[in-house]
Amino acid sequence: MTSGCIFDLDGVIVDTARFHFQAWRELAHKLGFEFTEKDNERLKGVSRMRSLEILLEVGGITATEEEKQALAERKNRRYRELISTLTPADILPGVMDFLLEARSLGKRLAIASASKNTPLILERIGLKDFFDAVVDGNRITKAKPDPEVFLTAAGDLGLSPDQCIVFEDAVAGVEAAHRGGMIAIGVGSKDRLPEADINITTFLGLKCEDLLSQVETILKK
Ligand code: B16
Ligand code: MG
Repeated sequence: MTSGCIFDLDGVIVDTARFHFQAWRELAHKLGFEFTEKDNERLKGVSRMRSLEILLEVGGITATEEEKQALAERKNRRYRELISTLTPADILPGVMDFLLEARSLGKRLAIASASKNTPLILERIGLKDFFDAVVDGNRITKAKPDPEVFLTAAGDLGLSPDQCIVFEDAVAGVEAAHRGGMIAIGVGSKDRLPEADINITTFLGLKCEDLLSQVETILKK
């Protein structure tokens, strides 16, 4: 039976992708090239350094390790300025009701995010003390699709992987959940996240109880 729900943060609980995009795009402009929304899709769920490498690849730019550090720091300063404008109203539609229903059903709830800015984001959206466990990019050493972040979250909840389900909006995150032995709920269409066990496009109107019974059906197969 599912006892724990583990949520990715960016793209699942709150839409920070637009701020990542803005900060990366400004950096690209400073370096003299254009960075499109399509390019930005490649950065979802990917670590900050790897994101920078993809961006430099798009611009055909090579940089030393030192230069990369400085560029990543510059982007992050701008990104933190942008996310400091977040408020609880930025929690994605239906998410709060879903979380509260899950909690009322006795489920344990965790955040598992690649973002080192997780503490600031949770604070801004008023969920700093809400979750039973928070595992973020400051604590893990291996990025998704490695399952480390989800396995650590399950461990913190005191649950085994097969007692947990993962909510993810990135392809790498769905793969990480599966590699960790967990059911993956893809937050996005089947086209975008074909490997997810169940796809949802919004939390709006989604009953946790109904979703969990779909999960039970999959587990019985
Ligand atoms: P930061 P998630 C990920 O968060 C984002 O999807 C990804 O675009 C970002 O590069 C990564 O966090 C690192 O973020 O620069 O804030 O440490 O989707 O795993 O919650
Ligand atoms: Mg995400």
